[in-house]
Amino acid sequence: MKTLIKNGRIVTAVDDYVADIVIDNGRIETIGRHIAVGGDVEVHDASGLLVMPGGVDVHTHLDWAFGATHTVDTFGTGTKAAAFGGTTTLIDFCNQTMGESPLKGLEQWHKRREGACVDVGAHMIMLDVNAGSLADMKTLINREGVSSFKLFMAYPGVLMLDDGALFKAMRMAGANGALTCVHAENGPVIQVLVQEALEQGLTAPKYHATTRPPILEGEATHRAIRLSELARAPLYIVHLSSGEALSYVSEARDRGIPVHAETCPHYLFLTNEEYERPGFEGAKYVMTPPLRERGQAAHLWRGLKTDDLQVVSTDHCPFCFNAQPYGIQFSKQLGAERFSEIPNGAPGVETRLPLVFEGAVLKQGMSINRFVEIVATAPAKLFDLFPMKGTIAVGTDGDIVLFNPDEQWTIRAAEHHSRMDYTLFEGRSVTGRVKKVFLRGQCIVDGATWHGREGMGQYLSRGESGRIN
Ligand code: DUC
Ligand code: ZN
Ligand code: ZN
Repeated sequence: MKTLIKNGRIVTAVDDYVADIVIDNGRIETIGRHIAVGGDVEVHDASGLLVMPGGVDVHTHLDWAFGATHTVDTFGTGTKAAAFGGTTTLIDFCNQTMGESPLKGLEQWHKRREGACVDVGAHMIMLDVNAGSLADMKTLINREGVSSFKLFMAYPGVLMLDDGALFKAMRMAGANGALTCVHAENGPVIQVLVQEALEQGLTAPKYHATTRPPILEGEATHRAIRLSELARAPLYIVHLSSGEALSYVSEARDRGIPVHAETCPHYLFLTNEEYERPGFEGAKYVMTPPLRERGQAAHLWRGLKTDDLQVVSTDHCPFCFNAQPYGIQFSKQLGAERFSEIPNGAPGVETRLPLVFEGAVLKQGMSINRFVEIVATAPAKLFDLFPMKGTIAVGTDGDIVLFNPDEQWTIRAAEHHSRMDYTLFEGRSVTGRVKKVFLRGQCIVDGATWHGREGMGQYLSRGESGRIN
């Protein structure tokens, strides 16, 4: 059966016009005015709505073991939540285990992702860099379609690589057409600050933020950039949260170095005042890097306007506030006695598009084209999903969102589709709402109604990554 989306305002990173779209066999077959389709066709009227490419979120952690903790969303629940939020493509993180091949980590990830409701690709987190795993990186790139790697400069003893290992992995990625994604915070110095805080009896969630100051994000960002230059490896700084870190990215880009960066909605819309919430409530906002001082977000908006920041992704890394019903390892309550035990991560996959639309277009005066670019087109280009994902064009996947730019609504965790028991944005009124979502031509979200199914998401095997132009 064909799908016909009529009378919508089609907006991509470069286009803005009213037309009809016909999707056949999952791909966009025709775009034109007043198209008449005979036979078996499902018609959707998009009058008054924006018709935009499905969102591309290149930073999620679904069904992920993180130290002694585990994220609560399965691929089924996390991707359903993504779909309701207008996101039809994810790149999720899988990881190598110490002493094992990263290929084994990918194999296990493939089993977990079988329940995905939207299309998913994988980044590989490298934990154990040695001759064997460096060779496996080539196999991942050339045979398995994994062309991006995440390297941690934080969490010594758990995820962190030392500078030598970081450099070796960057060099291997760069030489083989892969993009190096870096979590840039100085882990060893953070460890000192955390230890000292605990010794002074400072155990509340707010000390998560004071022990991870922006200077340590800036220092690590600068170090990652310089090491990537030496390694001749394109770089992507994940979850950038501060003006200082951004200044190093801007400086490198001005010199023509292939450095890219993303930020996340929580850094654009929230501040460290959230840690002052009563009781243990501040734990809901414990993610890394932490929320920053009021005033930092202005730097991030500036970066998004000037293209020093190219992407807004979610870092959806969901841990429930309560221990029940899923268990303590899925819960913030692990850190009830000490902030250092609170699992680091927060949800966001279902609210990215409306929040960023309102913030970027309605409040910051950015164009709708730029909005589409930062939530769909640029990430698709950087991670080699474009043009099948991230735009609307003849021959590409029929991943489409119908979006009402005028509808005002209120964010409520109770109405979400994730397993999460809270949202960072509870009670926030936003303008702009996802109305319908199509995955390869199939309407999977229609208002509050779900037509998708677990297992319909496909694996996205990717080629050379790290080029945007
Ligand atoms: N970094 C992430 O990207 N996600 C969760 C935790 C972290 O430190
Ligand atoms: Zn990280
Ligand atoms: Zn993350």
